[in-house]
Amino acid sequence: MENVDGIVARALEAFSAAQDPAALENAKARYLGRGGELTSLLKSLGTLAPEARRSAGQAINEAKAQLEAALDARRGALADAKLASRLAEESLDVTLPGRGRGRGSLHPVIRSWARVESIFRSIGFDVADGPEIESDWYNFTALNQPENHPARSMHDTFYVELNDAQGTPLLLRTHTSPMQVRYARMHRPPIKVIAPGRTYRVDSDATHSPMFHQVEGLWIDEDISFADLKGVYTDFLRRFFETDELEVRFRPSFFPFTEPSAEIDMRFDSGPLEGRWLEISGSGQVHPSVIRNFGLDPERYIGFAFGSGLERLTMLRYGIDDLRLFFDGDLRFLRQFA
Ligand code: 2NL
Repeated sequence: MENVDGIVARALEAFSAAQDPAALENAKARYLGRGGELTSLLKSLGTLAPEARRSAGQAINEAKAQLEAALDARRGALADAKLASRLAEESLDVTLPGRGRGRGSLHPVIRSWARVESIFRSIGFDVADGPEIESDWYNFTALNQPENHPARSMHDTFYVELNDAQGTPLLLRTHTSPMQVRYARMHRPPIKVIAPGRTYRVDSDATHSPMFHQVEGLWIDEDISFADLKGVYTDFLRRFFETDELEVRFRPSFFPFTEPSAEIDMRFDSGPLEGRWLEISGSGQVHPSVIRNFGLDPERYIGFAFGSGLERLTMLRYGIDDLRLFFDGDLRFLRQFA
């Protein structure tokens, strides 16, 4: 029967042309399915004479068996090919050398932090470390920043959706001064301490980051003056920048927690920044109300405080011109400090 051979030939061709299981099952339906070509042929046997019907039926059944076998073989081949390509894709050359984990290094701001600590320790300052989530009493009230002070607004300060046990609002500290207040309330004068650490303000642009690092310093005793501040801070800057060719000046300023207050400017007498006055720190004589909040008598105790940005110190030391480099995590930048 010509018809059967033709169908078998086309079916075999369609099976081997199928590139995935779905195409193969479609081809199977076209020939062996309920409305398929071979099935239709089988159904038409009734029109034949009994003798012809027997031999045609036999031929069709043999063809069917042949196609079923071809189908199984093709199914197996497609499954094998899929496995082989997956194995090739996921192949692993266990003889390659290891990639290693690389060696980490300190972030430049953290290097500055460590240098600042060691310089101040060497001239007798203690280093205090404390909570980044503070109560508004330690962060603002104790530092003479009253209830209505603009820095206390939600625009400037990150508040935490929790109050402390006494019901006072909690916030991310906006400076490290609250740690110095804690320290001063726990120690007797002379109080000589720095408080380096992370601080937070609602501020984000090319020159401000919502998280930044500060180091504050505090020296309280019976007779600590601006002369001591100038001596200590000038010595610090000369050691931090590793040059004695550096001048320091004070400019009048205002901070709620100091009176009088001053900006500290510095000027290199050599190097790429030679001759330009650069703002480097805020400072002042600690306000009598703040001394009282330390638990001390402001008639007896006096001293200075300063607050400097660690990012700023680091940028000047290494000649970095964009604050955002500190926070991008770009290894090309960070590796230069390894
Ligand atoms: C700034 C201002 C300053 C202080 C920080 C301070 C700390 C205590 C008491 C009094 Cl516990 N004062 N810190 C004083 C003056 C200025 O920093 O804008 N720095 C970048």
